[in-house]
Amino acid sequence: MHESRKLVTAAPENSETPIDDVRSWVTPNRLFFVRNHFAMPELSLDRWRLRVGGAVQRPLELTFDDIAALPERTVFATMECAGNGRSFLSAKQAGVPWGAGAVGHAEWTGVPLHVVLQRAGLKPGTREIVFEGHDTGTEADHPQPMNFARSLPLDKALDQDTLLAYRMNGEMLEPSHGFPLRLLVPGWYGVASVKWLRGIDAVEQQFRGYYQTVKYTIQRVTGRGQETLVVGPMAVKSEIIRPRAGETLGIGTNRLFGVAWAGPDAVAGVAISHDAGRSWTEAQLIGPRAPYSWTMWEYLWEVAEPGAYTLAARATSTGGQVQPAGHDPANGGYQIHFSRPRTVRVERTRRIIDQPATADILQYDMNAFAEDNMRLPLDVALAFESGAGI
Ligand SMILES: Nc1nc2c(c(=O)[nH]1)N[C@H]1C(S)=C(S)[C@@H](COP(=O)(O)O)O[C@H]1N2
Ligand SMILES: [Mo]
Repeated sequence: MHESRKLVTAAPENSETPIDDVRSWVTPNRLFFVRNHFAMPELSLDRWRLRVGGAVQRPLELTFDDIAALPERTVFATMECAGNGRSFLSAKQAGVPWGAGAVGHAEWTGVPLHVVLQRAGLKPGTREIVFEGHDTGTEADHPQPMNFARSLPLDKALDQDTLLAYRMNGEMLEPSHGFPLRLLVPGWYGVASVKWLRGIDAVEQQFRGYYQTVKYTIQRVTGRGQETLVVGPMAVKSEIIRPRAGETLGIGTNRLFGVAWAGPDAVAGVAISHDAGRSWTEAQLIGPRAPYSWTMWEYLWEVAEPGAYTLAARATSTGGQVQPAGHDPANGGYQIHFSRPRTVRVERTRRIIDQPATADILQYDMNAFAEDNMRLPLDVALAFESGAGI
């Protein structure tokens, strides 16, 4: 049982959600992964201002109180770093060597971005919206100091669910998650959700910032030749949480448990294989199923013979995307969403310890479920957890 994030690098902090211990639909803030490119800025609420400018009719400078007075909206969304799972790639890739835990699911509250953009009044030629964070630093191939910055295409910026978020799971944002205000782009890889917002600019040209031309890009060969794509929507993916890699199971019924997510879509299904991908059986989805949100799943696996087994989970989105069996080399060190096999041993001597989910937990409506989960410690968050072992 982890009580904290798993540190990958200390300065700046890059740390994972302890995903082996995830039992709840909502990831508690203190366990939610952190991805920082530069040292974390320390901001005081009194002095903090949000500048809104560029191709707008009325440039704005907003205090936190100004923002808090605007209409608020709440969205549940999974956030995954585009480099999540990088350490599992057989061809080594540069970047933070993430395991499986650069992902979490939270309830985000803030002002829809379009409300602020409407106040400022976008000029008709606006093509993208650029977001700049307070954090500054350098990269090996970019020795001049720069602020972390990213842009969004206008349609995604104006989406009612794209938020200037100040609360996470009902609490004020923590410094590491972007206090006092961050962008939240539901369904997109985390890099789009700029933390510690300082400025927002409407621009009439394509923004060519470092974090969308040099990093966080995918090279694709298409009919039009080589194309550089900026990572955007998260791809469909599942993660086996239980059993852990190398775990020993018993003859009889073993409960497999995990999560799956599908970017802007909801998860339509998760299939499980225990024979290295030759045959697949549908898992049971547990709890809420919603766009942007991960869904928990379980699968009661009946095993008759001892031996080594290779398990895999394969998620499908409501939009018809299916998790692939292998990593697309064109993605490089990003968008790593293939079904990662997991080998376990089954022994005759182990006792059967698993029980299925109770019907009650499946009946929860999404908000009640989330609220219950947020008030419970992680290890008791799902009442049906048998308490046996993990
Ligand atoms: N200002 C700023 N915003 C940022 C980053 C950053 O380094 N600086 N990292 C991005 C990346 S790559 C990810 S995956 C998410 C992670 O958000 P979290 O640290 O709250 O989990 O923040 C994004 N926003
Ligand atoms: Mo990221």
